[in-house]
Amino acid sequence: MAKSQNIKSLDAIIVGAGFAGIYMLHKLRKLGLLAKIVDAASGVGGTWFWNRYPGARCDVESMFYSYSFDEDLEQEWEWTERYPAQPEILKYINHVTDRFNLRNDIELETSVKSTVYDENNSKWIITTSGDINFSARFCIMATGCLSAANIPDFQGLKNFKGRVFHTGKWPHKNVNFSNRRVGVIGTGSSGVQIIPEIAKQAAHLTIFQRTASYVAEAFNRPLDESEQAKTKKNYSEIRAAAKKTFGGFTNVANDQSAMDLSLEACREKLEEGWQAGGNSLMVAFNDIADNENSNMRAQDFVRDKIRQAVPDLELANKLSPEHLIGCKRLCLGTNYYETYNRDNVTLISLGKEGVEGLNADGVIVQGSIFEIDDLVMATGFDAMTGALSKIPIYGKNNVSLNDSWAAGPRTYLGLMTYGFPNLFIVTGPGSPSVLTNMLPTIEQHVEWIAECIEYMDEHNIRVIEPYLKSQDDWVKHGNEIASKTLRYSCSSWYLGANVPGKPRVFMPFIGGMPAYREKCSAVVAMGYEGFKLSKNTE
Ligand code: N01
Repeated sequence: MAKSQNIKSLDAIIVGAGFAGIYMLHKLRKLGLLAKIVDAASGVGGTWFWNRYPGARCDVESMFYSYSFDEDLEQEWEWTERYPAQPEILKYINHVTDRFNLRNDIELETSVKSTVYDENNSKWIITTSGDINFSARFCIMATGCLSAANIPDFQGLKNFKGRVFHTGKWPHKNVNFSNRRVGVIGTGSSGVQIIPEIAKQAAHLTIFQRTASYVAEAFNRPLDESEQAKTKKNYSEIRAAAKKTFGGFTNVANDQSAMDLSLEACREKLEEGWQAGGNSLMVAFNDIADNENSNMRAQDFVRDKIRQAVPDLELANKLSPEHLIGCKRLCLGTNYYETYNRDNVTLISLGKEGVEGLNADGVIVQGSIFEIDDLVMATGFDAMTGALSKIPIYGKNNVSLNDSWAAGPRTYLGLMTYGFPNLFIVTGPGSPSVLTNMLPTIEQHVEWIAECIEYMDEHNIRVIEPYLKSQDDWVKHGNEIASKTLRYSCSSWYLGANVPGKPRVFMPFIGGMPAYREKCSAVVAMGYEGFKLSKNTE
């Protein structure tokens, strides 16, 4: 517990200086609240601060991976590429931080040691690694969905004598791979981006692949002024239309089943989707994600693309995924499959057993040692709950969030959880979050939370907490929808399947953005239906 002399009293504390935390601080300031952000990093940016590995880039188009809350900001910022690279995103979030003069309320290099609810005073006590601890009526967790690195417990890892990196915790200096033998474990979105970059530099690159990925060509390119001007002219209309789509993306699904066309006509449409770049392939039809037969047509189409990119049939087969497409998040790449044609690149298929371990010299797979100088783990994240579970959070009756969520996360709307009054989560489990374009999704949550706090103050309400029943009903509803989808059937991080021992629960809400937004608005319209609101006098 914090020492009382060091406690600074605030209206709200925000944990995390990523896109969610930065906008939350801005909104609360506008309400006249005393709020601060704390973040362990030495700069703002959240995931984009840490994921600075070579090739790191967002798979949502830059013009829409940006805030919409301020028209001037929207109009003045110039993006340089269709898909923004990490340095440009970091520059953007720094620009926003300065433009709205937020920096003096951000405590960097300060990690949260514990967050404890003081029931008598209805306040959260936040103990930090810094000199100051905080007490605040509201605690807002803007800790991100993909921010806690998943570092597998490889046997013998500590004996490995070379350099070890994780893509999600990349060093802040240039890492030179020239003349080095490098091993990469992991072929998800991060691996797909870093592999072609390391291959260009390293003496030799060995990739250890447990599951092959579907990788759509990004077709990244520079953005010219006229294209930007055209989008900027219609920004609000385009963004409004995107909010009506399942994932809040700008490309609207073709309203047709892949099974309605002949195979030849279907493949023509898939080719159009492929050439449009990014996730356009997935929306070439309206049922690739839902109908097994349509999905199979899209799978076959990508497997053919792999065979075209990689002439060595055995190698192409090893790179060809067998699972449903879109079940794990579709990766976006640039020359990913072609990279395997290089003489300095070797692919090792691990099979289900995975990596046996490491010794001083390298990676051991089925008894063979693959000697390397550097190991890069592109092994992903303890998604959606990892960042929260690392902070000891104690709510009512001193119950910890980890205990409450021992069988999987439970929230009402992904925004709050029973037993943890006045603690909000931005894009928490139980909200659409990672299944959508994160920027509009973050904005919707931040605005909902700010509006809720404003309502509470206007109505003399001290505390908000979801009823257990509303939370149970929401979790049940989410599970019912998820269990009928194809995505439920594969071992993805959406289900926590990538982290040994993590409960298998489909964490994001998969009912789509429009239905979710409607529900959130209806809850507000009904006077925060499903939440217990307690007055100051109670
Ligand atoms: O992580 P992942 P990621 N032994 O979990 C393998 C976002 N993102 O960092 O599939 C051997 O997808 C694992 O194998 P398997 C995006 O939402 C976005 O790549 O579990 N291998 C897999 O191949 C994305 O979905 C962008 O069998 C092990 C890989 O490591 C999310 O972040 C860029 C292993 C992990 O893939 C996560 O992506 C980057 C083990 N013990 C990230 N453990 C863009 O915007 C794990 N693996 C483009």
